[in-house]
Amino acid sequence: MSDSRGWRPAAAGIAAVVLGAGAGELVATFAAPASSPFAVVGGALIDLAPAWAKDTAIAWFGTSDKAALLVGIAVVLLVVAAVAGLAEARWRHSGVVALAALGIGAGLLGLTRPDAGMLAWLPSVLAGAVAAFALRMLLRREADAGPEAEDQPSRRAFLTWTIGTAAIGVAMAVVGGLGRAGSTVVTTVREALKLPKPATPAPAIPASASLDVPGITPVITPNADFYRIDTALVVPSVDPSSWKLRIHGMVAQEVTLTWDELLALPLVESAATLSCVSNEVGGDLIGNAVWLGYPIRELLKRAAPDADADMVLSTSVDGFTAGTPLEALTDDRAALLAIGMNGQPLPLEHGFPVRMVVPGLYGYVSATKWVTDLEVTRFDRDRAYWTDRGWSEKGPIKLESRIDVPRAGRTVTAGDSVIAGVAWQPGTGVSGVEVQVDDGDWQQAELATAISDDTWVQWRLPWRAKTGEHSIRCRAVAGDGTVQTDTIAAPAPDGASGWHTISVSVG
Ligand SMILES: Nc1nc2c(c(=O)[nH]1)N[C@H]1C(S)=C(S)[C@@H](COP(=O)(O)O)O[C@H]1N2
Ligand SMILES: [Mo]
Repeated sequence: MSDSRGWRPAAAGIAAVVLGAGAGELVATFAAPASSPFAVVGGALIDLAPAWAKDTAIAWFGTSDKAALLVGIAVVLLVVAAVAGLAEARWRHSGVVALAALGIGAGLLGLTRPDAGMLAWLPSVLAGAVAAFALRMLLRREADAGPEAEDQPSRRAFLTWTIGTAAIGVAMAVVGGLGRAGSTVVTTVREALKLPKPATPAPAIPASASLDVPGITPVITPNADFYRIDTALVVPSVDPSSWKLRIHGMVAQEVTLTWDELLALPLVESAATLSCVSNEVGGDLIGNAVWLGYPIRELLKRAAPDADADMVLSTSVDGFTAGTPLEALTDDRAALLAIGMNGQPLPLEHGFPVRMVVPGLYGYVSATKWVTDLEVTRFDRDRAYWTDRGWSEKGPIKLESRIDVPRAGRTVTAGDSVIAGVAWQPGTGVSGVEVQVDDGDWQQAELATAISDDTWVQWRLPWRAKTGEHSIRCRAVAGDGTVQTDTIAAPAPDGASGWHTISVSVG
């Protein structure tokens, strides 16, 4: 910066944009919750991101990928804000016009989002206008401070105004965020909801399904710990009383189903392990729950799909789509239109009020949350959200096993110890797990009782841990005798494979 105004226009730009962004978030909370400026820009970035970027984001940040994206957007925005401030100080109107244009651009983007309401443009346009106005006001103060900034009191006044402006912006964003997190109508509706009793309850989970090993993954994943992966920056709010499912496309008979109609059907309860295709070997993007729902098979029977249909394209209220093989929804597996998860209504982040759960398939081809539409179609006619981005059309969950105990990188006390974990092959189930320490023989682990062929199973192997560094690996054998492959594959395009291997030191 050649002139003596130095950093002050940049600070004015940042404060103005923080104020605008805060106003946008606050107004969004009341006018258009899914269309806050951050939600709009973040949502568009998520949809535009190539497959490798999604993969990297999930690999680096796991289920915090959304937080990381928002931080990234904020950093870029602050840089833009500083530049706008400097530009405005040098070329009057340039920064103001840029900020207003940014707001209008984001507003237009908001209108193109799949879940856009009529006011989707408002939060962003308002944010841009507020930021532009605040920038001009702050720079007027800044000019008062004088180019040589000799005048200490007016310099201090500028600083106070700038900090105050930013602080109000932050406060508005916080209030907006709290408003959205706390008291949505749908949260209240969900909390008051009583799930119907299943006509077909899941068998009781035997005590022998859980091995007594401290630190092993529980056989049922509590809802609060269940991994969450989706493209929704703002969790969709779907009121059950207005929820409707439409089944159409290559069918003899269109079917629609309301929430009350769904609840009145004979519901089935069934445990199934759900895994994300982005789960690395040894990763934690996998969970196991008891789901309550209605078999999709029965609904498709009513619709009577055409003989040459082979795919069901499911769509969520937020525009996400998944393409599921028709066969997986009509064979005898418990593919459910689910409303309950571990005895509770689905948590909002897990698809309230209704989602799909299809045992044996990765989530991206089957587990549509906030689902409202099933179109019977063909794989050669329609594509889904992730298949459009380079992931495989079909996504059967691969045979895998994971070591939970000891944790990788931990120090283990020498002597009697235990190696334990979980293994899964939804569909056929797991018939065995083998463990190898260093270059030793593969040893048979003990298996817990499986709760079903669609769920993971715990395993353990007693281990005499000898002092030194050790490498431990495991592999599962499926119900049909297939041995888990040692071929290492990255998650893209159809799921990771290879043996989970950890290093531990024993001391
Ligand atoms: N509406 C919607 N449903 C979705 C997704 C999504 O992005 N949007 N992601 C899918 C993916 S990739 C996975 S792995 C599962 C994850 O379900 P969970 O968040 O309940 O664990 O949801 C699936 N259903
Ligand atoms: Mo996923």
